[in-house]
Amino acid sequence: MYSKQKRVAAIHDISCVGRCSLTVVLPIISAAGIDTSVLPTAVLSTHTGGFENFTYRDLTDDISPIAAHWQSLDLEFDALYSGFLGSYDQIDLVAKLFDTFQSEKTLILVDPVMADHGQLYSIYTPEMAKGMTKLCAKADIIVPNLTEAAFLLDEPYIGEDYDQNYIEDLLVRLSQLGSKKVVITGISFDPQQLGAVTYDAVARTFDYAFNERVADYFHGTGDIFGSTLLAGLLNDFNLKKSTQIAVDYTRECILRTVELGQEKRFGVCFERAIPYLIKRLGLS
Ligand code: PXL
Repeated sequence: MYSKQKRVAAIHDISCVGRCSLTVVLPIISAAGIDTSVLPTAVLSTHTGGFENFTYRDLTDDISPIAAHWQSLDLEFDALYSGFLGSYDQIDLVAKLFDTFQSEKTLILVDPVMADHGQLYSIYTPEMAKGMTKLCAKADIIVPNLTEAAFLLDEPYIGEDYDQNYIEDLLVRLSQLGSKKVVITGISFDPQQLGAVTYDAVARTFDYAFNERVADYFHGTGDIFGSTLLAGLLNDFNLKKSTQIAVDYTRECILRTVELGQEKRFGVCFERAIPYLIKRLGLS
C-alpha cells in the first residue's frame, strides 16, 4: 500500500558518546520508516551524566539560520520533536521554529529534558526549567519524568512516595500548561512494575502502560522512550498503544544491556532490539 513517507525535525543535542539524544533519536525514528531531519542544539564529547571534563559547544547561533534555510526550501514536517536544549535562549528560538513550521498536520512533541532523580542536569539552571514551560505550552504532547514534572510546576519532587490519585492530579495540572496530551515516564505503583501514565485532556482519559521492571537505572532511556512514542504515533498507533510500545521497547533495550553487561553510563544497547521495535510497529 502506498503512503507518503513522513518527515520529522528532531531538535536535540549530539552527545558524541553515551547513546542519548540524537544518537538514539535519529536511528530509532529512521528505523520506524520516517525521514528524520536533525537540528543539533549543542555538541558534547559525551553526555553530562556520569562523565567528567566533557566538551560543550553551544549551537544557539545556528538555530535561526538553519530554520531560515529550511523555510526557503518550503520544508514541511509531520512532527517537530524537541529534547535537550543547549542554552536559555534556545527556548524562544525553538518556540519560534515551532510557529514557523507548524501546520494542521504537524504534531509537536516536547520532551522537557532537564532533570532526573530530583536533580537538574549539570548544564541546566532553574530559570531554564521555568522557561521550558513556554515550550510545553506549544506542544501537542509533553513527556516529562517525575522530576521534570516537579520543575515545570515549580513544586517539590515527590520521590517514590506517590499513588494513582497524585499522578492523575499531576497529569491534569501539567496539561494546564497548554499541552492537550501528557505522558509521565518512570512511574511505578508496584516495585515489580515500571511504566508510563498518559492523560488526554480533551477526552479526559487516563491510560496506564507498564511492564516488568528490570532492576537498575540506565542512562538515555528517556530519549529511547520519547522517540519510540513518536515513531508509534507517526505509524498511526494511538497514544495508549504507542506508549505501551515505548515502555516495552525501552525495557527490551535494558534487557539486552544487562545481558551484555554494558556499563550504565554508555546508555542502552538499543541497536540489538531494533528488530523487536520494527515488529511491534508492524513494519516487518
Ligand atoms: O538523555 C538526556 C540527555 C540529553 N543530552 C545530554 C544529557 C542528557 C542527560 O544527562 O546530558 C547532553
